[in-house]
Amino acid sequence: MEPHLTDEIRDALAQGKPVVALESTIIAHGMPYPQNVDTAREVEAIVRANGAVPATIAILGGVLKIGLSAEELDRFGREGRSIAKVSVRDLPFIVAQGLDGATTVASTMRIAAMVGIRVFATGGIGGVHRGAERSFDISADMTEFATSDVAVVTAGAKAILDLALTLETLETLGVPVIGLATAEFPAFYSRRSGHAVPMSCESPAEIARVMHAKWDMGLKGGIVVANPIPTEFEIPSDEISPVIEAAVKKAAIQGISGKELTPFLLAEIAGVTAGRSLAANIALVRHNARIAAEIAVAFAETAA
Ligand code: PSU
Ligand code: MN
Repeated sequence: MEPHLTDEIRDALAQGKPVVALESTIIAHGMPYPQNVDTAREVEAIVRANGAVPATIAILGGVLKIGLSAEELDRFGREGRSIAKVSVRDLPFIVAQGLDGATTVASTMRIAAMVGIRVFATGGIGGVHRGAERSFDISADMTEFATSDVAVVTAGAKAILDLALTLETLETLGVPVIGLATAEFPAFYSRRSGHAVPMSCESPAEIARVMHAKWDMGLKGGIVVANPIPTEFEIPSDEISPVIEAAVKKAAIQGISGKELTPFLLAEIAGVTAGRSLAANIALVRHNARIAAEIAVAFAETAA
């Protein structure tokens, strides 16, 4: 199954121009309609304004789509949670059955890598869940970072995860985790988590050099670019922590597990914090899109 690209994205890739991949689980499962579609459109505009071509990735009728039309994006946002959340293990089934699918970080990375897109902007990555020593719940996003050569700009990871174990796992998998102008791994809503990043860069150009260095020496896999939420939208961890604790407890009591767990926790947190977490989420995705475009531009300029 060859991915279907728009002419604009195909031409940009052929000419070595900067392209930024965008995921679709955040549209279908991460935000309510119509904010999801508005944000997806704005994020594409931000990527363009910063000199790169946006490539929103989703599965429509069993076709791996790279670049959606305005109508496709709108339908995707309207149908929202009724669209399957598709990680890498789900790809063959969704394609064979001709279904629609919202791609996670893992499956978006895989599809981007199929066509040579090297930069991807998301909100937060999946990781090692709390209690994973019993549940074995480790997101396929982790192992994908060992496989696909894509740099992913993320506001860190939500504290619904065990951030220490998430960082340990990325180390084991050989994945650079780079703080952008920060020494701490950010916790999505909060700029700080108390966990140090193993390395920091001060600019998108410096990150582009790490990407070239990694792939030029033949090392496989991705790079986590940890970009903290802008200060004015931050929700301090003493405010968000009790909400997260309650959501994790509720999931355990209700026996929520597997691919349902992350969407359950995200919906719980969104419900309790009302508009504030949504505003924070939108702000950090916009910020990540700008940084990703700047990295893609720097990466293309310095290509061998
Ligand atoms: N974390 C967030 N927001 C999200 C997700 C994770 O803060 O929208 C989504 C991403 O698409 C991510 C997926 O790839 O959830 C991870 O799901 P799981 O934990 O089931 O692997
Ligand atoms: Mn999981």
